[in-house]
Amino acid sequence: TKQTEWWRGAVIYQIYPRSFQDQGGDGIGDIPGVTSRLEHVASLGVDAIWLSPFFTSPQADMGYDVSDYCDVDPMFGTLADFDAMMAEAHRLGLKVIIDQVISHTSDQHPWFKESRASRDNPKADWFVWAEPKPDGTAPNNWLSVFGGPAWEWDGTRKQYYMHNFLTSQPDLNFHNPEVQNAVLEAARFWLDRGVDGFRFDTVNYYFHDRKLRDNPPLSEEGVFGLDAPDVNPYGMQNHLYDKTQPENIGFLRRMRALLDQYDDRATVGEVGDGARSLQTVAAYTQGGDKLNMCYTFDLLSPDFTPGHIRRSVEGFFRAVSDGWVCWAFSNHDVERHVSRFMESEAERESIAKLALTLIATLKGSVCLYQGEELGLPEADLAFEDLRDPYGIRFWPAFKGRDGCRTPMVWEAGRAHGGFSTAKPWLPVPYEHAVLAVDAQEADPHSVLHHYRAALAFRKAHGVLRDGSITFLDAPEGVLAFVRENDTEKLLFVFNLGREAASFLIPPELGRTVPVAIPAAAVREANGRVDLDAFDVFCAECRR
Ligand code: TEU
Repeated sequence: TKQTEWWRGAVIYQIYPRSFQDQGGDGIGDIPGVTSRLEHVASLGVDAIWLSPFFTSPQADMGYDVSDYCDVDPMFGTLADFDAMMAEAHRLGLKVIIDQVISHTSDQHPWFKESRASRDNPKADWFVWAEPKPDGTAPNNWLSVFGGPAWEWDGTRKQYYMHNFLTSQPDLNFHNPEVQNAVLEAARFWLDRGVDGFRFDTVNYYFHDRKLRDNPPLSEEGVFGLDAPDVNPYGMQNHLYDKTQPENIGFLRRMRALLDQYDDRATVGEVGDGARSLQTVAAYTQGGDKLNMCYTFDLLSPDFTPGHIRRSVEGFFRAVSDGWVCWAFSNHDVERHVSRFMESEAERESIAKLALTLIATLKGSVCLYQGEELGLPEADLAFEDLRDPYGIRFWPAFKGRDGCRTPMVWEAGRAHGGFSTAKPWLPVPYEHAVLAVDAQEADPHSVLHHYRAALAFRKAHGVLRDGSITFLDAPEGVLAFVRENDTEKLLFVFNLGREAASFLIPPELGRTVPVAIPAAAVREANGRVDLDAFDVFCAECRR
């Protein structure tokens, strides 16, 4: 079978179907809605879409709790709607990546219903069941990401089952080969339907330590925010045993072998493994026989400084020599990046443009999140509006993930930004409505037009897809690097700071010729580049 590595250096656009476009008029986005808006996505110049879960689900975790891996939730449409969506995407030249949430199921999945019915049914061992300690308490100290112990008591089996997230998201037991076979068959179902790849949710959570050893505690020092011991003690453990076990390598090889039966199918795995993330990514992507790419959390942080970006990118390619990364500033789990990075509204548009130019020129693939092409800020929601159980539990220490999940805004003059004719499941803030797609189409200086221009720039320079990256020392606030392949060598300089800055082009780079780059004024003379706050400069190094 043919493998073209189309994913290497690709730009992927993440669609959160609940919040993209509602066609059905129930206030919740759906697959026909996605189809109707794909021309907008294609117009950005991206290579692929990643669709967050649309599978049958009680929606306790907004679809990341699946009760049937091989069907579409009626709320989102039908399999026929999915096929039509995929046909339209392919007509527009977009690849389609879908989420696979196989580390856990919903507690409403028939597999779990059967498993919990008794200790000796055929699926008794499909989930992680364990005896209580002699005093009746949980088998060990493992914690759930979403708060509380990772163990829930089941009165019928008189045993605990494990859940890394909600109690209604029981963890599948990957040590059981039947479980592996079953999730591989579900993946095959979608491959046969023609999807171009998968995004594997929580890919390092598939296996747990069979001995159920306690996680060692971390020191409380430096643990703050959501991880503070009085908020959610999850961050107080070194998660050595509840995830990232060595057996996963074998499973990822099985998954790749399945995909290799088809042309050109790509995989990206979500790896959140704290300080060990790079080691895990290396193990999962090295050698080309497991995952194609990993998605790390490095650039999802509030740190938008040259030091952090340089450390993240250099750290990645040092640790992961022949693996590949997919960078993202935003997704459906974190505060929107303009809000993380800006100090005031006045900076929002400049930061939206600068961040995109930066991520589009880094080495790696890129994942964009719906709405960032409009420079949308995080929505400020009231407690009453919240739908995310994670936020409801930890409010106000953590406001949850709804602020980045509010609906897309398409038409400034229509109710709910044109997202739906009904009251949307999360409100559309007024300050979003005025940033709608149609308003930005009409403004040549909009963030939206910048996205098209910067992504076209990336397409026009092959070196941005396949070139090496070398960082240069630069003054405070400035990030500088060179991208190079056999045919092209480009210098990029970004001022991430709020003060004007100068950068001296190192003489070793030889003769440089400024290159026009979207949203930047050329300000270079005699090897000295002057940059305003949030300015960018690009030059070609002639050989
Ligand atoms: O997220 C995995 C994950 O590690 C999250 O706990 C993440 O760190 C957190 O949401 C950040 O605030 C994936 C999905 O992306 C997320 O939406 C799901 O809730 C989670 O898995 C469980 O399936």
